[in-house]
Amino acid sequence: LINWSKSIQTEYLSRRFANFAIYKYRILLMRKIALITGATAGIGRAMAMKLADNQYDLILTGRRVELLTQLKTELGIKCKSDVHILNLDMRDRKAVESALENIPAAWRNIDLLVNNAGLAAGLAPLQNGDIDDWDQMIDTNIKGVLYISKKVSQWMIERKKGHIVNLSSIAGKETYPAGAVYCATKHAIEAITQGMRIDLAPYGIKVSSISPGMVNTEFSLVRFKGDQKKADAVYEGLTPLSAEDIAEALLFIVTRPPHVNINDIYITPLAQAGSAHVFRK
Ligand code: NDP
Ligand code: 8X3
Repeated sequence: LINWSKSIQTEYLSRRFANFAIYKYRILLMRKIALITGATAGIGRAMAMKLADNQYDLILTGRRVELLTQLKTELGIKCKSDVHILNLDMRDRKAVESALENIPAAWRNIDLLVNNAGLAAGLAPLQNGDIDDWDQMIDTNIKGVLYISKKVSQWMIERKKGHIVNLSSIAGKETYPAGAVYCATKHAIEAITQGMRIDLAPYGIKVSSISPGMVNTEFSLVRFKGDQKKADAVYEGLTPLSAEDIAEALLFIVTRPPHVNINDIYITPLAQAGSAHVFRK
């Protein structure tokens, strides 16, 4: 029993030592930690690559674990970036809470939280809307953001530093036909971003948003439930934004001097002057 208890103590101490060593190593190399939700595809994936190239170690979330594992390997080889994977569904409050509670100590000092995971499910007038689609959008785009932000902002408050960047949208500024619920979720993100900024500014924590128009990712394929033809039609006759364009916007936001807070970057393709003003060739 004594030996067994000693071996547990040794393991505990060596884990604490390893965490401490990683913590000191990050300070020495001035590396930062970013948590990006929804990093398996599109904007989140591009942001992960961009931050890895700019001295960040990354906590990456998503439901498709094989894509997260691939990305971890790729970033480790190309950028020598350390990656911690959280394989979870943002709608699952218990899973989000437990993933954060169990995160190794060396990963707790999160400098940047990017609330990116989100989706549009369907495109239908309200009277014909699918209530399961509504639940999925509301639970992911609003509640998921709140679940993760609560805990991470508490950690940022303890350190009196940090930055939260939320993915809003042109859909958070305007409402378009058949998009009432998706647009409502992004209007909610506008309010949550403003509310967070008011609540967190006294602790020296920055809060920003990025509000893109059309970005060519898996977004439309997901919205139209795998119908590639419908998804392609969204971007026909124009040059949409790329995920890389949005990652560039993020890099600009997080590299401003300490006294500067970028509240929002509202960015559309040249051909999209508004939801109802899209110019196609
Ligand atoms: P993609 O579909 O390419 O990527 C969405 C990401 O979110 C994936 O990594 C996906 O991971 C993750 N995700 C979706 N649902 C969940 C969930 N329940 N739990 C965990 N992760 C989830 O879309 P985009 O990259 O385009 O979208 C990213 C964000 O940008 C969204 O918030 C979207 O609303 C916003 N946006 C997109 C625009 C566009 O035109 N593309 C324009 C404006 C804003 P996985 O499936 O593996 O779980
Ligand atoms: C995604 C932009 O206009 O396709 O948020 O809904 S839009």
